[in-house]
Amino acid sequence: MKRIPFLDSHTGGEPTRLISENFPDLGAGSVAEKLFRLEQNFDTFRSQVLNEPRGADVLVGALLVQPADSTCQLGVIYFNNVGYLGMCGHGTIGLMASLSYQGKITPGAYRIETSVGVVEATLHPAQKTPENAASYPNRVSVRNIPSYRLLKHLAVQVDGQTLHGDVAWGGNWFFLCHDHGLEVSPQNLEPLTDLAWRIRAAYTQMGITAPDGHAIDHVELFAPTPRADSRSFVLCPGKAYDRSPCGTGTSAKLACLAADKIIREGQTWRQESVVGSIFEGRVQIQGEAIIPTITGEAWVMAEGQLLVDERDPFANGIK
Ligand code: PYC
Repeated sequence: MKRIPFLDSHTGGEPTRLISENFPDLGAGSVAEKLFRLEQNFDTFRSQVLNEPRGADVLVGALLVQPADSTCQLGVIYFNNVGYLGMCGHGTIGLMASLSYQGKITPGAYRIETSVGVVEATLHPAQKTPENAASYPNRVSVRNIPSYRLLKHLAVQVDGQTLHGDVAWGGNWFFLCHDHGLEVSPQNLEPLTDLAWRIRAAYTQMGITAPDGHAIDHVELFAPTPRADSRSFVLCPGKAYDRSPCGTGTSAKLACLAADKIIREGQTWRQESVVGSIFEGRVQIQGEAIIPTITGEAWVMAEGQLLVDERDPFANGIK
């Protein structure tokens, strides 16, 4: 019986499953090289940990690895139900809150190597009140990698309707659409999922990709909200929607806002998710790009061991 210890947290409703031991030997090198080896040689591990019956489509995995960059204290590989993520904002907040819960880190700033660059995550001290005196610090700010807009106001035909969207990078690739016409609310998840999936199919059919050919594999549908500056529904590559406002998605949004001169340094943007959780975002302008900082909270919710029995016909997950 193989045993894989795990710690589950959620960040604004979006879960992160942290794995720190009993994973395949990924050899030496950078986090990007380790991710490559995991994908090429041990993709079954990803499926065992995240896919049903042990996991669920909504889960994001965070595999804690040794960084190659000597300025970093941590290295992490993010993965989901269908593959691997470059960066993950909610996952980084979840990782930090989980390590804080485990007593492995104390408040302060940590440099983390991801497959797409180094981010800096700051664990804030817990607010000391009589009610939470014994609680672990769980509020985190993530200074993300440089983010930018690639395409502005791209027209896409979906079922005879013309919609528009920007294409932007925030550690993952996003198509950001405002004129979709749907209500962004938890009562509307099926139509939102369906439309986002069709939008993705439409621009993919047009040959729209990242400069390196990577798929634009996340879709964001925005709407106004009285509770924040904007509300969004974010569809992830494996067709699960992000319960959090999506850290990399908010970074992509901030890049577009900065390019349009709607947000400036020193301002705070509050992005609400479809389930009502909120991230705060700030920007540092760097030429055509920005350095976004995303702040949110994560909560630990389960810990234990995944058991992988070789005799189990679904030991490797239902793919
Ligand atoms: O928070 O960056 C994020 C994220 C990406 C996919 C799911 N969450």
